[in-house]
Amino acid sequence: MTNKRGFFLTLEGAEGVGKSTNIEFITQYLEQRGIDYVLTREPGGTQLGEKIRELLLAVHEESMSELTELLLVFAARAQHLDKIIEPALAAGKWVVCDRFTDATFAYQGAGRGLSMETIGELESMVQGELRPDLTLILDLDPEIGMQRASNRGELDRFEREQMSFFRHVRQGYLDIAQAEPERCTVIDAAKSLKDVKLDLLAALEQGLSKIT
Ligand code: Z5A
Repeated sequence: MTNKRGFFLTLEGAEGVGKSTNIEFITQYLEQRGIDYVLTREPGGTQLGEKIRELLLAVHEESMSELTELLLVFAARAQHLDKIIEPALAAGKWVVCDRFTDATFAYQGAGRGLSMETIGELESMVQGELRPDLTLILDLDPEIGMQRASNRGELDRFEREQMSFFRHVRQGYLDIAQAEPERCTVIDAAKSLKDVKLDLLAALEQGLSKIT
């Protein structure tokens, strides 16, 4: 155990922007520097959270109300914070999280049109003061993102949405980045993988320089 709180890094972006592809690069970077980390994701990250994730992604006969979707996302997050994120940060580890609450503002807020104020209230209720220290947002034209994602097989409940939904989600992320430039770095995910990695590296170096 260490007295120093860990570092909370989140990776965000709409469909097919390359989060899964690039997260391994991020964890390799941390390993090379001997940084102890926990890799996790949302929705999910815990046994119960992964069950909620299945509920959220599966296509059901009965349609899911937008409010149900919002509350499920935050239910999974409450469990995730309690079992994984808070303990890891308290132990001085880095937490590398594939999506977090920015995804809720982007998908349920900008995408579904739910009240940003309500989402903010749930954020405060579930997280208290906790926010990511650094958020890397992979940005890509949703047409290209969906093309990339569609090569992976059957589409989940979100991937079946209209292109206009993903345009709103993308804009939602860009709005967050504009409102919080200290925390968020936007990375152009249309570039080649090699160049995306170079940009990620620069953002990570900058993030690290703030805490060392
Ligand atoms: N959701 C929500 O609504 N509200 C919330 O609060 C939260 C989540 C937390 C599950 O997330 C869903 O939950 C998500 C939003 C919702 N919507 N959906 N679906 P997810 O993160 O598991 O789902 P995802 O967006 O589909 O992420 P993914 O599967 O991890 O995809 P990705 O990471 O963005 O893409 P990838 O698999 O790394 O890459 C896709 C393909 O592109 C692959 O073949 C790569 O080789 C290729 N690729 C990647 N980068 C490049 C570059 N630079 N050039 C060319 N090709 C590339």
